[in-house]
Amino acid sequence: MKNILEAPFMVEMIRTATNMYAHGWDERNGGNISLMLEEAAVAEYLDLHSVLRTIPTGFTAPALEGRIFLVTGTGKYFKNVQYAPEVNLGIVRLQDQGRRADLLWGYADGGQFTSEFPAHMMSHVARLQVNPENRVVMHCHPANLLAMTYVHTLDERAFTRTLWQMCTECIVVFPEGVNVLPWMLCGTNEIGEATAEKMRTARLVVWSQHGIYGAGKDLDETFGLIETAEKAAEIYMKIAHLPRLNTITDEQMHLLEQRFGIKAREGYLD
Ligand code: 2HA
Ligand code: ZN
Repeated sequence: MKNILEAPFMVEMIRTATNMYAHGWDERNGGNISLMLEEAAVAEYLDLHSVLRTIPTGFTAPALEGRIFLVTGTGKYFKNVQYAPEVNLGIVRLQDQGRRADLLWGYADGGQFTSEFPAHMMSHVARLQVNPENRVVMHCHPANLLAMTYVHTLDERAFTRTLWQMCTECIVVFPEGVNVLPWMLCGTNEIGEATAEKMRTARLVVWSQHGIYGAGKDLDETFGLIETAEKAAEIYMKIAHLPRLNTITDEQMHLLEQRFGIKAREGYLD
């Protein structure tokens, strides 16, 4: 067996968590990541029949039966992931219609997956239906997106249009826009179901007064989505209280659609 700490998926996960912390998106134990792994890739590093322990999930997700995920641990700090991956991360395989997770590696101090596991797994189900290549769900607390949910309408079209207007490339990076949930109690199946429903039409879902969820085919794409939306929100928070003399017009956004071969969400541009 090869050393799992040298597996490309593990190296990338550790680098991503470290980078998210460095961006200030994951204070204390804030944020969580789940990365779906290919069985053949994991089998190079772990005996898939060797189950360390079994953890009940509290939900069902039949579409994910047998799927393997690398997931950040509950209560764990992104800051520490690089120093003790086997304590702060775990690899689980969903069994029994998703009702239980067999621990294959990690959570070495007796811990378990993030409290937002329902929102992650339900979002994976939703995104895989839209794009079978989806592998990542990522949650964090970027300050400017959060700030925006205090002072901007939560109407999804208006919220999206504001972000698109803040940097030229936003509409190119997330042409489907961002969906927005009102404040809800986190860590529950309810917020998981609501997030997954929103994930059917966009890879970014804002949790008002809490943070954001992103989904994508790899860690880079998902990080980049959140990074771009957060940059736009930062510009908004710098200018929201100032008279706006210029903006990116809908006409210009139509030019971007043509230039980059993308299509903005139906009805979001005039
Ligand atoms: O504690 O971010 O939403 C991790 C979280 C919960
Ligand atoms: Zn959170």
